[in-house]
Amino acid sequence: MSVIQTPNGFTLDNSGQRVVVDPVTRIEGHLRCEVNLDENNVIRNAVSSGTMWRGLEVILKGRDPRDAWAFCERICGVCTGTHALVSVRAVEDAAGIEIPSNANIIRNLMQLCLYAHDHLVHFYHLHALDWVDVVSALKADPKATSDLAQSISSWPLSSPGYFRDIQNRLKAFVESGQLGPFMNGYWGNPAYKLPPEANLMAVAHYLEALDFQKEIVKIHTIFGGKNPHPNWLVGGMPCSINVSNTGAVGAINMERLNMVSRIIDETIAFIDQVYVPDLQAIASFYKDWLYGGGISGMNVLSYGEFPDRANDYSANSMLMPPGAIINGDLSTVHDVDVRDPEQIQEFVTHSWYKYGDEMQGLHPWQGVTEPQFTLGAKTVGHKTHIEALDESAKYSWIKAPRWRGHAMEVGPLARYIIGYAKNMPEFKEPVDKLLSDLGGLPISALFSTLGRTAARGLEASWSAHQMKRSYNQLIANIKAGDTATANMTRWDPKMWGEVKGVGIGEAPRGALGHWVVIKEGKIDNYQAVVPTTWNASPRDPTGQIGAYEAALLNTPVAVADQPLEILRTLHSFDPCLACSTHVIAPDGQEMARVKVL
Ligand code: NFE
Ligand code: MG
Repeated sequence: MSVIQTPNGFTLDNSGQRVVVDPVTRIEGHLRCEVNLDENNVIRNAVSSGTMWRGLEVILKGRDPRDAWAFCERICGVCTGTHALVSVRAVEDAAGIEIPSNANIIRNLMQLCLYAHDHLVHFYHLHALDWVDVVSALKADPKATSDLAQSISSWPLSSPGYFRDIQNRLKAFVESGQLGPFMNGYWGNPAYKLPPEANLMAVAHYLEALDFQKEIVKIHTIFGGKNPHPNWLVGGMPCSINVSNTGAVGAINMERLNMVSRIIDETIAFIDQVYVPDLQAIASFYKDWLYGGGISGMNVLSYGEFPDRANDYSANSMLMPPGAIINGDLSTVHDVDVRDPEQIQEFVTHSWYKYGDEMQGLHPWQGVTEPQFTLGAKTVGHKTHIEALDESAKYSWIKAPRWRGHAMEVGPLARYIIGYAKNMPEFKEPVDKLLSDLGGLPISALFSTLGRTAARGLEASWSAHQMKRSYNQLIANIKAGDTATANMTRWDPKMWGEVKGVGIGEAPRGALGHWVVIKEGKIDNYQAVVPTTWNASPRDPTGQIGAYEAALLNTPVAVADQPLEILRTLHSFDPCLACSTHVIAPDGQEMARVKVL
């Protein structure tokens, strides 16, 4: 190949120098990314590869469907609980099981709690250092930092002394030569634009968020026993409500519920007074860095999440709307039907799997997961050594999912674009306000790396406030005497027959579906198509590139062997390769390698 036009509208040129980033760090799982730069260091071709396979779909075959959630949940510890949630939904759909109202509310609370936690950790700990130069913070004036912090928020930790202390801790780190969590950054890279004071403020909040995030997950431990991997149940939730006996062990009592309420209030405060103001402050220095849109301005997909009524997964029950937008036409939001074999298909032409006919896509109920690793690899000594991937062959453990044949972007930005296109005020108004606060940016500015990051921040705030609403619903039910959390009337699979089901939802990173086929009480087929499968998708048989690959194109890189801009855009999706590649090459793991070929 040299210059290729993809059917989804991108021009690829792989003739320039190839830069390999493997593994991409500050993500979950194992992602390799290769790009070709032109003579001006602009990305002209991008290849995204999942380099690990875990085979959960294969492990599930033949098991009791009521246990599936516990296996699926181990797909990932980051979006913890979300695979269990859609798994129990899939089995309940297959078996015709209805859950009580309290179970639906508690599930919503668990999932909202995950959004708030996951988004907060992503912004500060996985993404901020793409924009924040930690070493520059040493040059900040603590008094000016305090003035800056107080000008954007009423958050109390903002005195000059507080920022001086943080700066001194940071200085001690740097002088000892042990940067700890701040090791291996591209400090001093010219693509960093924040003044020292904004950098110091962000470093302070990085540390505060690291401390605070452990509080949010206590909500999971109260309703699900632990975090990560809280407990779930086909037919409801496994926690019993016992408000009369406050001493009951493991029960949801008033003391625990008060703790949930307090943590929700603290989460709202942290997100609204720290996360969102920081996001806005940082974005204001990067307004002209509008790269990374990829297919977000064209094709986005959401399955919808947070059913307001138990057992109603239709569009009008979902607080977060489902839909698909094609070719950037925001005036039409298409209905999505995940049972329709014409709508959802996975292809493996460029993935390390075997199908009967590799040009055909398979709907997940007919899905096949049979690994076939066929790398044109070079053997050096006892090691398999990869110089560069061949994107015209199979090159990833991630399948290529398509909606009606289109490559789609999923995630917070997709959800906000769909909410915006549907004119829902709770999504439209915060977006319009943010664009206007940033100096009147057009809506198209949203279709970018920063737009993705901004949508996630707005969604974190939305989630925290929704938690309060869900909590109040739970309390109202309990006060009315309804304490049921599970329906065990159809627990026995002998009652089910030969059935199939689908569980859908929106994980923090986007549209998530589990499809199950059950025969004689055992799992006959299980397929998970997860958010990162969509976003990190490799090419399909028509040559359409996936969302990561598209988003990286045409971005200038300031320093070729410091892939800061690549990290910015990849991180804006919050990649989770553990989820998407659900065997590592024998030489497996090098700790952070950047290679310029
Ligand atoms: Ni492992 Fe996951 C989320 C799911 S991602 S993080 O969010 O499902 O693809
Ligand atoms: Mg899968």
